[in-house]
Amino acid sequence: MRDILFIERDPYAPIRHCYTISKILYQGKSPFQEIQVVESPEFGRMLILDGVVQLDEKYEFLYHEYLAHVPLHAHPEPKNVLIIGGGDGGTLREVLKHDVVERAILVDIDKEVIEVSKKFFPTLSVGFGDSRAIVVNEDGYKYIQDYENEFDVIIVDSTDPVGFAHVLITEDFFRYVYKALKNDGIFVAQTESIHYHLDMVRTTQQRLRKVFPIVDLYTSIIPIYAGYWWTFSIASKKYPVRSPIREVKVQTKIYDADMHEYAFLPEKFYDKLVNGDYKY
Ligand code: AG3
Repeated sequence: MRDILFIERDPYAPIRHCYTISKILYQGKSPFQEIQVVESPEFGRMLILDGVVQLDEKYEFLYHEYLAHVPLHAHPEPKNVLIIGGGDGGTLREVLKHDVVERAILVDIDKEVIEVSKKFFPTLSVGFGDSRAIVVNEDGYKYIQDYENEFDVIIVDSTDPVGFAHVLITEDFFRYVYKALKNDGIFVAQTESIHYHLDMVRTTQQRLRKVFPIVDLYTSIIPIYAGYWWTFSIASKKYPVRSPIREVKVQTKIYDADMHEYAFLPEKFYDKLVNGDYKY
């Protein structure tokens, strides 16, 4: 069998990844984006949106476990969780591992991503069948504006903040998030890599600091995302976030109480990064 080479079109990174794939399982175009599913001998199935790899079956846990479990363990009782984006279901799956979660609303603008995930990524889309899950196909930026004092945790699991996702890192959006959270709520968003996207990480952190009293950054190394040293920006109205405040009972591959703490950068370097003193 001949290999097919897939070259990722990541408009947001200074290098190109080239994958050896064995099969193209799906190609389609939704009203919002181009959707592809390919099979790689090394990474398993991969979901590609507008030419950018969103996840692979082998390493997706390095992203979804961190995105969901850090904010959820920093909150004493996250009953009501909102996920913006995340149509593949990976974040929803992790959120629903918490028995304390009573309701998880997933708002993804593109219902075709959800359909594709249900068909090709059964290990990610498991949560869609859970009675606590509610799916809304709307623009998350607009959806959130209708809520006040509603959610315990809000998670943004978006594509790169270019195109329709770019509004999800604006100060306006963060103000809507603040309003939609309860008075002890926590917000988290995936915010790209430290080295290839430093300006964006810095700007996002600075904007969050204008809105929330507690803002921090934690990271995970993700082998398939260009830049690799991936960041998650977290903001909290009340609780400190650097350590879990509930016992970790969820079954995971990498996340636990020690990895929660290890994910945060030492304060001194974190400040240097956000203040713009980290130069290279
Ligand atoms: N969402 C974030 C993917 C970022 C990928 N960016 C990149 N490779 N340049 C992933 C969605 C998984 N639920």
